[in-house]
Amino acid sequence: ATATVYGYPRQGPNRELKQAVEGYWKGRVSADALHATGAELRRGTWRQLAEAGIDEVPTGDFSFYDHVLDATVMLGAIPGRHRAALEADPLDGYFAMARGTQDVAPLEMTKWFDTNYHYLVPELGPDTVFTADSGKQVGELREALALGLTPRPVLVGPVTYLLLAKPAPGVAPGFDPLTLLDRLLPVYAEILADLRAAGAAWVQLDEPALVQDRTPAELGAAARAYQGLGALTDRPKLLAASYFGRLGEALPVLAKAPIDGLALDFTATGSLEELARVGGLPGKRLVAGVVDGRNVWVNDLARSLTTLGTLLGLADRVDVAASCSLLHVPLDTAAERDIDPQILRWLAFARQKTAEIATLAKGLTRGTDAIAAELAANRADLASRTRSPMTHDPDVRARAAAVTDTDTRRSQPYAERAAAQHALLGLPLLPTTTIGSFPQTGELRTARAGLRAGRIDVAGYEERIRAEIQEVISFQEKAGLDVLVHGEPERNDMVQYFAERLTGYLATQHGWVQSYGTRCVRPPILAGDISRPGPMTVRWTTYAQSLTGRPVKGMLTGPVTMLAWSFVRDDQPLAETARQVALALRDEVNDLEAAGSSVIQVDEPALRETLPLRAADRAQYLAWATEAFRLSTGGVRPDTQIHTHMCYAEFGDIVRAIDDLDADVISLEAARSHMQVARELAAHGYPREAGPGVYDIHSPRVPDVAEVADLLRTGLRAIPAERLWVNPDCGLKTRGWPETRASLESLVAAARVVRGEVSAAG
Ligand code: THG
Ligand code: ZN
Repeated sequence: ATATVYGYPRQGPNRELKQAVEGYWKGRVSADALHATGAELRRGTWRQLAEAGIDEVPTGDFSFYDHVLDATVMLGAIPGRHRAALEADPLDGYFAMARGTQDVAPLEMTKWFDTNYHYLVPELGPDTVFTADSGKQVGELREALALGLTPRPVLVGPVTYLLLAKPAPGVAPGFDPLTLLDRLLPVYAEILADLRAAGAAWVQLDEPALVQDRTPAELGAAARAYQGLGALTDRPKLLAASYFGRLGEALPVLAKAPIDGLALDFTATGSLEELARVGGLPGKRLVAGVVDGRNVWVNDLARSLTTLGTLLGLADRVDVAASCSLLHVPLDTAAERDIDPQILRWLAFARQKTAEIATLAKGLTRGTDAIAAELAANRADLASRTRSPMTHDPDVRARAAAVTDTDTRRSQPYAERAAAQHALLGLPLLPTTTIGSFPQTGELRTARAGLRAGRIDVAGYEERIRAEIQEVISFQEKAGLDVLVHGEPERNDMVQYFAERLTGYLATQHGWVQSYGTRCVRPPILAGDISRPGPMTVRWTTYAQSLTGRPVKGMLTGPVTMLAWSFVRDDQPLAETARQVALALRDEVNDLEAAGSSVIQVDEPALRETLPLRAADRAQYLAWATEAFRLSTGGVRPDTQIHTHMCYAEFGDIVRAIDDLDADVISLEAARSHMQVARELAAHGYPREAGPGVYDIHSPRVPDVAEVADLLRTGLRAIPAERLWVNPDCGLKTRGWPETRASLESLVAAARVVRGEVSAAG
């Protein structure tokens, strides 16, 4: 058996790629220097993989920005508006597609399946002409060959490429990109021939879109694609790779195709059974993804060997891999100095996973005796995790087990609560508020860095935070906002902020994972049972409240988002982890109320993005997700108003779940879609208060009063004045102060204008 991976983190041990790319954008790094950094990072990765015992290394997975954008360039599917820039300069044109320029909009960005990686969406239409540009793939293949390695180029497969695309602007929305398949396949054929000529024995075609629910027409397209590619004579051996789940209906389609191998995700339930059901893959190579490629836990090597042993009877040749590209995990646990060394042994980042894969391949080839030492160490690490008091806190477990239905319900129905809240708060019609964060100035970031580096002490840092809160409160009072916020100056990444304050959560120092382009996050790790040693936000909220007579909203991140943006435990159901986090947040919500907060917002921006890929799994997810939210907010008095916020406009598929949250007020993105959200909420009979955003915070543009007033009038046609709130689309932390001030002044002025109209009419 050989050991292999499909992809590796690209940023480098110290995010060298981010520095180089951003430096290039600022004109500080030349194109040559950027290319040299890329080549050096690729060499470093390949060396590391080879030293770890990875026999066949991936090529072409490297990217300056995004591998789906690279596929778009490889296939010549360049939108008309970007063609001139790409012809003038390939590198600048590439980044123009990724980020836009003064004159042209970038490609849209969206989530890569159910990971936290974002790709650039191909834009296709009936006039799209594909042309082969195999330069990047061939170049990287040659680099790896020159190092004496066995490379396997990795390409986005043709079916997934088309399924991920959307109709280009101006093309009828009903256009189905899959109709372009017959035009696309000859271009893949050309690229495959180029790669063969350059020395590739195998090429991997990634088809993760086939692990989602697919229509018979889509499965038919997959069959045609792989019949066609398989029938080519001038081609390398073809490995079709699936990941992020089991293939289901698509498995027999690929198993029957005249290609040479299949990569399957055996960390997904049902994969092994369905492979046995189709009679295995006689005559084919099976690449078995047995090491979880998107979570951080050490592999159970003995269990993986059992799986691999079973697979030996089901294919011609069985190789060992991670379940997906290692792009989705941090690079190396050895970089973490602040995590207890014993606990660090429970974790495997990309580098540790390559060692696990190599060990498993060795065990499969030479028998378990050849890896006896590794197996013994692994057993000890797994036992240490199972037995640790961190993973089994009896108090946390007893409390979670004792949760009753009553705990997850407010004590009164919405209509009665709303009356009590309105009486207590005494807000005007169309109350104005913001989503929570205010601009994170350079000074604030410098202060935080200073605190970390010991240049300023805690007292000095907190003084800085209080000064910022004073400024934010005083601005909001002057601007005339009704429900104020403290502005969250003490938080950098919100998930990380709460993770650092909860027992059972681990934060990393260097655990960067690419989110999009050069942007990375350091997801914290839900490692043990979760408890809250003490209040996390109450101090700052009460300080802000002490400065004003108007209500200040308490601001928390909800349990579903805490899970979605962290690495989760794999030793208990997600619902259980969600319940523990929800209970910790419930204590915070109750403490905020006890300290005088009458409005508390619990954000769930990730509720929709965490939806399972397959429709059959969604009801169960939504049940535990909404229950966790209600558990965190269900303990307050009827007259305490619970808000929530979500960062997207398309929520048609979860509108029932939004209702199930039983929040009193929800704010949503809406400005760009002209209040479409308000109409959809109304169409579903949404009975509670809502604040469809009246201006888009993703752009520095300042809306004028008339424009905001118009949006409010549109909103009023769907939601009655008694239930309509006035707020921006999202938090303001990425904006500057000047446009924030001006935009919020427009927002308040527009609310006043429309209030006047409503009262005059009423
Ligand atoms: N927090 C966490 N995960 C997230 C988001 C978040 N995942 C989804 C979405 N939001 C991703 N969006 C972003 C937006 C900005 C950045 C990263 C992801 C970003 N990162 C800084 C960078 O790479 O330079 C580093 C920030 C830091 O120092 O922590 O700008 O909001 N957990
Ligand atoms: Zn938002």
